[in-house]
Amino acid sequence: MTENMDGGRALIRALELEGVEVIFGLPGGAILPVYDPIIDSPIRHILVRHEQGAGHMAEGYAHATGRPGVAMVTSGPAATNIVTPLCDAYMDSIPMVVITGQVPYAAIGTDAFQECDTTGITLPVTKHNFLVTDARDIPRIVREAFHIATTGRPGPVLIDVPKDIVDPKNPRSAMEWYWPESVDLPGYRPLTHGDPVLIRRAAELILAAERPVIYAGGGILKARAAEVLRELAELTGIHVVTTLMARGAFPDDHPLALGMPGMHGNYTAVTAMQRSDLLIALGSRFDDRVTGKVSGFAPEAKVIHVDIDPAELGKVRRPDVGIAGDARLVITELVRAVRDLQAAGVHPPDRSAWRSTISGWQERYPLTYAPSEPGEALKPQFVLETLRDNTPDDCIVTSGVGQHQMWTSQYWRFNHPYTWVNSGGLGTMGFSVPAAIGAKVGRPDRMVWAIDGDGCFQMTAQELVTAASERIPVKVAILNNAYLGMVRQWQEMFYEERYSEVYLSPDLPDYKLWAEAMGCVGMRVESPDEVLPAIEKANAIDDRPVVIEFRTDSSEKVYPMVPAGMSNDDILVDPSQGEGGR
Ligand SMILES: Cc1ncc(C[n+]2csc(CCOP(=O)(O)OP(=O)(O)O)c2C)c(N)n1
Ligand SMILES: [Mg+2]
Repeated sequence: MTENMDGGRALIRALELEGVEVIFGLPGGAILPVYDPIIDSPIRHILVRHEQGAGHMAEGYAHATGRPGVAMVTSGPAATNIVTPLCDAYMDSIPMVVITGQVPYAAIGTDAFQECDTTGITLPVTKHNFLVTDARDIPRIVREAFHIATTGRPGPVLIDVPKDIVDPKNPRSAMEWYWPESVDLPGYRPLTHGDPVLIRRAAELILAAERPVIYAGGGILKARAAEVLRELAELTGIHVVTTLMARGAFPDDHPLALGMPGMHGNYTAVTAMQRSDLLIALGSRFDDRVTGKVSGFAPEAKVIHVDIDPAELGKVRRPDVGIAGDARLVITELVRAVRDLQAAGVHPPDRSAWRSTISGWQERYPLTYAPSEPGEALKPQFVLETLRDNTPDDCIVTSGVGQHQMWTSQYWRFNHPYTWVNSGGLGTMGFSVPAAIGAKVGRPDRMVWAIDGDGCFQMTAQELVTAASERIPVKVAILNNAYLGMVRQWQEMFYEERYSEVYLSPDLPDYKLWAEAMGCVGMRVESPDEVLPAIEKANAIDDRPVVIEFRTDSSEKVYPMVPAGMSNDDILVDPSQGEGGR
């Protein structure tokens, strides 16, 4: 039996059949016909206050649930407003489907009202994009979009929909409903299993290494490979670093956990990679924030590199063994290959000296800061430690970009996958609040804290209006240091303390009043003894968002630091720990 339908209803029905439970969006002229059938759909729609918020909410939802986030906006300025989240999701390989309205097909190219070349603008920042030209293509395109977004290396996919194709008043929207049985995309064959010969060679290298380190990246989380990663680490006794995108992929409280490497990584994680003779890179991409100066990076290390995207193999560092494949499947096979070799009597050399070198570094160079003296401003690290110790172990934490982000990544203990949500590759200020909202919508059972900077908060705070009106009880901690702190830190260290355009003021805006005006509970904390009571009060509120403004020390800097362009050997530790050195 055939069912006649219009493109707008077909689009919503296709989303329903893809299992979409929530759309983050904001309507307008070109997308009106798709908004009408939402009224009759079981899909929840969350009306945002700015389209950038919709995109970051979809990302936060995807981070926290592993399911693709969906956003829908109109044409022109709405489409350009969502370019930042698309680029963010592209850089961090986040599955997302964005639907944009477009001017009627015949008007494309005429500079029509609210026309922009959305597929042109987003081509470089999407895994794929579609311009729908025929209503009959809608079910197929939706299926393909979700397939592409969620398979292989995940990423954002955009569907641009001209108005006439979804408008029931226009004959061009008429179609007969169907649902494609399967997806057939010639040329798109996302790799899964790795080459067994290469996996065997990787296992041999692992058993021959004296100073091996597992370099775990965000791909572990995308591949849902945290369990097999742990199996590999425990089977081989090899220490694990977790990059900014992989925090939580390996438990921080595990004896083999080294924590975060990179520009603001801890001394041991950075230096263990630097001195290792074998880096086992799993779903990581040798980002410049991790390698420092590439020519000086881990000079004695052989490299095993496992990635779902063959383009990553050799992009930055030539691997000795490069395996294209899904991290979960490849690591599972790697564990098997190591076991086979062990059963055949192959055993690693004595690694006790390496283990004691590592624990020596850990003892000598822990993360540290000088606690505030009575009457001095709050230390941001103290706020984070108190928050960490007074929230559930599986609390989801999001952050903006800057010093507060680095301190959170350093000082939080991530013991569960999918508890850390941040903007790694693009470094998008303003990510924290909307991402927290998306994460809370996806995981209403979890406590969600957004850690934000005062600068970042001012970029997307209006989404707390969305959260208040939709009763999404996220909690926000603003570390108000009255500065664009990370930029201030670079000016202090590398521009002779010439502070150019980084001062924001501690009092303007009044964050407590602003929070209250947006329908949230607002609090201000200035001294150490107020920190815990405020957190406890916030934790007890579950019917609306809460914002706590913590007034923190403006002059505090993030250490350790590998200055941009320098080698990881030149790591600067906290001044109280002396010179660092090897
Ligand atoms: C959209 C955007 N603009 C500019 C930057 C450059 N930037 C990186 S960190 C930072 C300062 C962030 O200030 P704040 O949110 O107060 O965080 P803090 O570093 O003080 O913790 C800036 C301006 C960026 N990452 N993103
Ligand atoms: Mg700041």
